[in-house]
Amino acid sequence: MKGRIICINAAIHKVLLENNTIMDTKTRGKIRNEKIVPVVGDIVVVNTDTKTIEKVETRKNYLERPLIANIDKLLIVMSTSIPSFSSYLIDKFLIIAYSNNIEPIIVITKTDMISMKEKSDIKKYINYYRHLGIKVYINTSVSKIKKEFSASVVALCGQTGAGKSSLLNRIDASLSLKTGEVSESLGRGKHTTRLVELLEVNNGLIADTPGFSSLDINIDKKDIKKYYKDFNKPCKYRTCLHIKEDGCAIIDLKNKGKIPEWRYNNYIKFIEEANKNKQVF
Ligand SMILES: Nc1nc2c(ncn2[C@@H]2O[C@H](COP(=O)(O)OP(=O)(O)OP(=O)(O)O)[C@@H](O)[C@H]2O)c(=O)[nH]1
Ligand SMILES: [Mg+2]
Ligand SMILES: [Zn+2]
Repeated sequence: MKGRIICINAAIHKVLLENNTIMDTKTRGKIRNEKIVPVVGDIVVVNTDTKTIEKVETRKNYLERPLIANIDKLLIVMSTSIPSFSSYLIDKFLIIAYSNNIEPIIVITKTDMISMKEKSDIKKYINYYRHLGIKVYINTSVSKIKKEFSASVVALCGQTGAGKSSLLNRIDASLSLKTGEVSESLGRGKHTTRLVELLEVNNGLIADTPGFSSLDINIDKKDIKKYYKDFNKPCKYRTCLHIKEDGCAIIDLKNKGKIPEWRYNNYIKFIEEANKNKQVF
């Protein structure tokens, strides 16, 4: 019988079967020999007599952080304070989402913790992301966010302490997910959520995930602009990386203020990171 892996804890693979029951299964040697390591989100064929996973179906997408497959939407949870707001991380997650054919959605948390001045600074980023056609919600917009879950498989991602589990509890109090103390979750690198787990919310499946403190992308530098939608425009040279003035249309847009400085600077950082990765391999 077919099903979807909703949680993996050591050798136990919890599968939501198509008859709507949940079964604890194990992987079979054959799958291990084929070097397929099942992850949460995988569609699998289960032998319900032996309670083993016989087959892992081809994935439509696969993320390493959070470790999950076959998702429709990636909810980028970004705090405004503790941990501080980072357009660099949002831009990185947007690249990860687009390069895997996943719709990104941004959710901003902890707006109650910042001043009016800080709010208006963050509003500039929000406006630009909306201008790019990306949905941005504040975590208090519970009903709007809940609607996004309907008939979808969604994964939350973001730094530890950003408020991912709190957001899910806000949306469905019966989930009663464990949340961390801000002072504990930062500094000492304490992660409150330890496993990726798909939960049923509003007729969809949503994955609470452990946060992280750093995040790498493994992407060729010439491909970054493909997933940086506002940079994917004709330039003087087809292969232009938009890093040297010399008639570059993107640098021109940045100089004219059409592309914000911060967005451009994040792009340059990604190019530099890609250069470093090249030296390693
Ligand atoms: N003031 C304020 N605190 C919040 C908000 N959202 C979450 N928090 C607090 O932030 C802390 C961390 O929240 P969690 O939901 O555990 O964060 P997480 O993203 O799940 O963290 P990990 O599981 O470690 O990845 C908790 O103390 C929450 O109460 C918010 O909107 N406002
Ligand atoms: Mg959590
Ligand atoms: Zn250019």
